[in-house]
Amino acid sequence: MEKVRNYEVSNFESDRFANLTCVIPARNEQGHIKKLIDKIETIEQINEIIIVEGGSTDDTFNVVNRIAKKKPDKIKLLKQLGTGKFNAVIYGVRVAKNEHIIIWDADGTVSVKDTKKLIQKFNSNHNFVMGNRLLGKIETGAMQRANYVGNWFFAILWNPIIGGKPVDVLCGTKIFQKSIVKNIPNWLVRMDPYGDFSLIAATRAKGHQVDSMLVDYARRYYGQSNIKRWSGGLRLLLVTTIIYLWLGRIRLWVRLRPLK
Ligand SMILES: Nc1nc2c(ncn2[C@@H]2O[C@H](COP(=O)(O)OP(=O)(O)OP(=O)(O)O)[C@@H](O)[C@H]2O)c(=O)[nH]1
Ligand SMILES: [Mg+2]
Repeated sequence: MEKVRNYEVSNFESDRFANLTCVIPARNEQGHIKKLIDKIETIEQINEIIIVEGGSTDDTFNVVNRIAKKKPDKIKLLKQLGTGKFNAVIYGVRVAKNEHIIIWDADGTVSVKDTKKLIQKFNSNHNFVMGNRLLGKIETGAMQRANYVGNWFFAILWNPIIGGKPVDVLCGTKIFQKSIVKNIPNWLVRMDPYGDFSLIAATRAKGHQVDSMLVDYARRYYGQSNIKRWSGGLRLLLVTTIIYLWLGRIRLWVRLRPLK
């Protein structure tokens, strides 16, 4: 009887509706951002949208400013203090009012339909869910061949940390608990250019599962990639090596729950 009751309680709790803060890092996304915000506003579960702009040479900041002024309770605009995508993401996460965060790239290359599926998955365990573009439909021109190979390479490299089959670790769409950000040391925040690896590592260090779901990947129709493919790739390799050492240390000395 006790067992049945426990099951029912945990099942009920896990289906809880979690309010989400959507953090959007944006650099030179003037041509995407309004349309994206309009779409995100259709998702009831997202009750806060934080756009963190930095480094733009186009009018992204002013475009967002005009939108945010009309709905100050829901839409916030931040000017990034440092540089790089992860720096922007961390700033937005720290300001977020909710305990649950979704990162959504400003170029809208992952659809609302697929993102809603990720949110639904997140509602079932409140741990960590990310998009997996590698087995989804990739629109012609959306991912350069070298990026595709690189994304598979990192999927395999990160498989021992995540478990299961290799999945795309670099998809921008990630949903997670705000509290994991506290587990990311400052040196890692400075080193990791995009933040995907730090967020996954911090989640695994806590002993939480990292889930993924297939998403389709569309090409951007405005501007250019803000990511430096070759130097960024090398940096990601360095960050991966350091995270392996860091997680190894955690397992040996801090005695956190073993990585699944
Ligand atoms: N605030 C801020 N946002 C950034 C910075 N670099 C990238 N971003 C944003 O981070 C997200 C991912 O960058 P993208 O340029 O789309 O990189 P990508 O997805 O690898 O490249 P594409 O396939 O061409 O879209 C986008 O929303 C960018 O606007 C930055 O330095 N500051
Ligand atoms: Mg992109």
